[in-house]
Amino acid sequence: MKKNILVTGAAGQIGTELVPALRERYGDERVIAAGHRTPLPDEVRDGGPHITLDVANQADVVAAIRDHDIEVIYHLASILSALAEANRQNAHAVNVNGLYHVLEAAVAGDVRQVNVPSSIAAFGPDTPPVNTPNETLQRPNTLYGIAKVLGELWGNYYATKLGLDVRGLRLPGIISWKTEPTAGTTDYAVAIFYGALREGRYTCYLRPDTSLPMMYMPDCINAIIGLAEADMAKLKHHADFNVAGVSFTPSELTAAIQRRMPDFEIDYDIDPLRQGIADSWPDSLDDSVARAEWGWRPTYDLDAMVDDMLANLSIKLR
Ligand code: VAH
Repeated sequence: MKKNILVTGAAGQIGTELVPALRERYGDERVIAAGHRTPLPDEVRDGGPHITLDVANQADVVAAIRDHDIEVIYHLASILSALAEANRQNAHAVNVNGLYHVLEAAVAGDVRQVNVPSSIAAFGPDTPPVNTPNETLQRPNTLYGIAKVLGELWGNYYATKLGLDVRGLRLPGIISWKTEPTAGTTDYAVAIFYGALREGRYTCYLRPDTSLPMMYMPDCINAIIGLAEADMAKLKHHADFNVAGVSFTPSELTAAIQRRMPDFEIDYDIDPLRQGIADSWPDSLDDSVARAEWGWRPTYDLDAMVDDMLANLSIKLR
């Protein structure tokens, strides 16, 4: 009886927090944390079984599923938006080949369910940007976004044609305090808190009026697990659910921080690459489909997120 859970990308921003959450829910020994180049955080490495797994290597993926009795996969391994633009070969190997290897090995290895996040990056510059609907034009102009659309289409295909239970969320920019900001486009909304607490100031690479859909990590973890545990009979969608947390601009986030830290200062040095990526993404999402099909509800608004980030990060940075 297969019973274990494999989390790829377990050293990433989401993986670092999803692994402990799954271990608490299902038991430490049932959750295998798989990392590759980035070392696993102590809590993930020391909290239960862990392996090194290069998802770009098909044999590695097949062996991991076979050797660890895998029933469910959370496939988080990914090269994020800005980094993917800088290294097309690695982005293709991980974001395209890696997902294909996981889906094919899951079918061959009798895995019951594969959870693979999509992203707001699956939308593009001609997608309606405000309250972007679940079904709309998807012509992303980033390699990361193109791979996400492919992932959604593959996920729906493997679910409807091959009977593999594939589920996925179009995640907004995720904000958390446990891992340092990475190479994404939305990571200004994490780095700003480090700047506020370390130097009292931050230089932002996006324009002050750039609105983006964001989500606090506790809501992200609840969304991923909530969809994975949802009653299949009630789902009409599979790998492409919009989920929204809270949308804001750098200037709105700055004002919320200044309400708590009046001396905090911000200035702007626009990064054309990441501004161009951000401008191609929605301002806000309509997540009524996720709410209707599996009861999605976010809990953190902007003020609750800022309070929790400052409280936890000030302890971490002591
Ligand atoms: C990025 N944080 O900026 C990631 C995420 C929707 C944003 O995909 O690339």
